[in-house]
Amino acid sequence: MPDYQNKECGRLRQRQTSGRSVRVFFAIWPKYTVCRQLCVLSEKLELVCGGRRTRAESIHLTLIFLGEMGTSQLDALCLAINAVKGRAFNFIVDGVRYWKFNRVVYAGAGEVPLELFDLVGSLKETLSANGFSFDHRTFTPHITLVRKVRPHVLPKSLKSLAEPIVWPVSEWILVKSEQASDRSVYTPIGRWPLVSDSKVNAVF
Ligand code: 2AM
Repeated sequence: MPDYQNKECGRLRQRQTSGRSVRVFFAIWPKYTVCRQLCVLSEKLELVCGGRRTRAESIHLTLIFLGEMGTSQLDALCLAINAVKGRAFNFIVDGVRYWKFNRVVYAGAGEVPLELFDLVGSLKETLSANGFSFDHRTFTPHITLVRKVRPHVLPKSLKSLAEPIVWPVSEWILVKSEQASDRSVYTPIGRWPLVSDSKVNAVF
């Protein structure tokens, strides 16, 4: 995924959202090193479980799925979201799980950082307060790595990672999702920084 700078987001949003509506979601996106680590894990899982792995550039963790919305609402959405303040955190990916109902294998964290729940909570509050629709299902942090896997094939050895992947999360993004023939293509159209503890300490 291209790494657009904050200042480019407004212009990018205009360029990237020429249609009447757009399918969007908030997510955190791993940078190069963590993306490579998750990609290597997805390759291993695909070999063992069958199915189709998520392409490296599409590996992410969804915070909130908003779905289809009018492009004319995007500026108001971004403006509202500017009020959300969150703290940076490490997401420690330490295990792999299988969802039978949709035949997905995903990576996750045994201990989900409070900062992540706080961020999602603040986003939901702000969306609700400003009248935006979104998927209200309970937030279950997961990184989808392989889809359409063969049922019941996740070996115990893969369930917990010998070497957890430490993902330092310092921002969240708004992503446009498009369907291209047989796959989803994701493009960032907004970006917000998370404040690190050292900066919080420096301010107060
Ligand atoms: P998934 O990884 O579990 O499929 C873009 O579609 C992202 O939004 C995907 O990461 C997907 O999660 C997530 N998502 C959450 N709710 C969704 C919904 N109702 N429809 C499509 N995608 C959804």
